[in-house]
Amino acid sequence: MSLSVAERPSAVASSSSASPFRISPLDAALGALVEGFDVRRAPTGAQIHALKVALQDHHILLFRGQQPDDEDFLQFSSYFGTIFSPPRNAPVLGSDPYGAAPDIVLVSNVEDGLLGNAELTAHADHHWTPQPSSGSLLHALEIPAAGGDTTWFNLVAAYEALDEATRREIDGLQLITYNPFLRKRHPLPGVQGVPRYRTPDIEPLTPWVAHPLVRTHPDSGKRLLYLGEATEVEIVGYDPARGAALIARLREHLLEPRFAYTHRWKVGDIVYWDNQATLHSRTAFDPALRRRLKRISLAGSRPF
Ligand SMILES: O=C(O)CCC(=O)C(=O)O
Ligand SMILES: [Fe+2]
Repeated sequence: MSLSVAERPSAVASSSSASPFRISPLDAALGALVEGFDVRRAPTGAQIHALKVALQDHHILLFRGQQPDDEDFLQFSSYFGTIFSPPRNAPVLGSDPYGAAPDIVLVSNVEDGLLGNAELTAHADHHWTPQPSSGSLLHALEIPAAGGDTTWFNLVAAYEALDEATRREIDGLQLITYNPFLRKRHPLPGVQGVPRYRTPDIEPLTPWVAHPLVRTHPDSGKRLLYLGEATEVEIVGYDPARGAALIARLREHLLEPRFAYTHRWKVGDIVYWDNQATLHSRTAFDPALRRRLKRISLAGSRPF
């Protein structure tokens, strides 16, 4: 028997109310898919708690087919914490000249967006601030036919896969991650490009802050390698050449595909990731194509 148009259940109804709430791990080194959940609707307490537990276990959560407006997006995000606000003297993506950043950052290569169409190296958002954000959420509004994929890296798995001797060497180390937004405002005179490692003859940019190179996750208690791919760093108290060699080795390790999940975006996707357990990078895309997402970052705490 065929149904008439009027009798046929609509796709929206079946995805938002008929399909059950379900969280299933992705077939990858990290990530879980959340189904039967509409971020515009009031969730149950059990659902929000299940999402928090799943974030600890899987580090990133993927929601498909979401259509929140800005207020819905802020309301949903605030179940997981306060919206991130940088210190006035530490510029971050979207900071204005007075140091304030918007609650919702437009990550877009068109209109008033930020980050253009270039490749982005793997990083944890706001790593270079005293209290880096706990997590970020991106909502996809327009996506190019090719390129602009985002890859997340599991820093817990990367730490656990290190050999015993390396773990012993790095366990108590402190790492300064220099703020790349400061370097953009104050390029080094006479130096081509951005140095990969500060040498004794180059003054560090301030303010800077040191965090543990091996971080304990504040919720799960898991140990993880808290290091980005390309940001300028310095191991406190280490000879620069020895430090640079160690950092290069650790970076090569953590970027191995076995720790990664690459996301091919669809319009309506929301990805919520844990900045305290992952890095993310992005591939470049054709500047003639439009890519537009909105991002909310959540406040974090001092790493330990
Ligand atoms: O454009 C992307 O896929 C990621 C951009 C990014 O690093 C971010 O929004 O934090
Ligand atoms: Fe980012």
